[in-house]
Amino acid sequence: MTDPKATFEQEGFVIIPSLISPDDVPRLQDACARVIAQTREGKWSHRRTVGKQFPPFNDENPDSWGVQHVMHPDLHEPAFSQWYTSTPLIGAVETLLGCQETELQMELFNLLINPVAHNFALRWHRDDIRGEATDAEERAALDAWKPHGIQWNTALYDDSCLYVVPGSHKVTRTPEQRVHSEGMEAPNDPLDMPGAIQVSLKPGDTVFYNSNILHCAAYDCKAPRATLHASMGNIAAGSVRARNVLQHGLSWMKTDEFHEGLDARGKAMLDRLLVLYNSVGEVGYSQSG
Ligand SMILES: O=C(O)CCC(=O)C(=O)O
Ligand SMILES: [Fe+2]
Repeated sequence: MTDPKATFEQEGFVIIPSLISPDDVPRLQDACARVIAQTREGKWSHRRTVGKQFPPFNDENPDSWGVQHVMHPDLHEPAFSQWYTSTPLIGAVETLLGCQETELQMELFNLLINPVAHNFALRWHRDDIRGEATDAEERAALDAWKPHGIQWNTALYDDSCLYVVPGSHKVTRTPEQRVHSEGMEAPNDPLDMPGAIQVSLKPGDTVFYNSNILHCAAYDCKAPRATLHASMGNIAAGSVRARNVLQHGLSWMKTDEFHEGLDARGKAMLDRLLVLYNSVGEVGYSQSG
């Protein structure tokens, strides 16, 4: 049997089935349907809009490919934080990061959805390294990576939107891979990228991935998508990661209302994030994501 941690480390991603119990799939699907409806009606402004890959998003084109902050108390959907702090999910993160639950901090929890009026695609990218980075800059950034954070997509419906280049989280791009990832253009065909594969998830499947893996995504407005998209960190990452999570529009995570709505495990994870965040004082912001 393959070892998920070894696969995650070698390939930069690993697919793990069944981190949502079959009973919880409909509960999460229903919660998603409600927040997606609010987003499409323009009632939830924390969203990722078609035409923009990174923030700031704007309202010029309100068709959306993402809903931000699904644990926000104003959405009144406890199913999201209950799942974020659930035992199977926490266990998988502990295994893949090689850490204990007592080291985990709460981070982001968003939702990836199909736009309804436009197909849209994200260009090939690494989340935290610019496409224009030189080979030396890319090498330095890749070498600096530590197992202090992880992100994942958990599909609630069939999802084949994501493409990755396995193993690319450790190596700089070849000249041909650069051609496909330096500009701002989304690909006509993601599989033109040398080494690329399409990631197909069934409902309940989770792909965990290293934020440095080369990846892109293509969204078909006719194919329903509701994919939970979240991250967790190890407190060993320190205040910089905590600040990156909390510095932009996440003041709601510091409210008593949010804290009170969490279970004991969720409160502890949030408290760890806030302790680190508060420990840095007014040092100034790191770069935005
Ligand atoms: O839609 C996806 O699965 C990937 C999203 C992504 O790469 C991003 O938001 O940076
Ligand atoms: Fe990304």
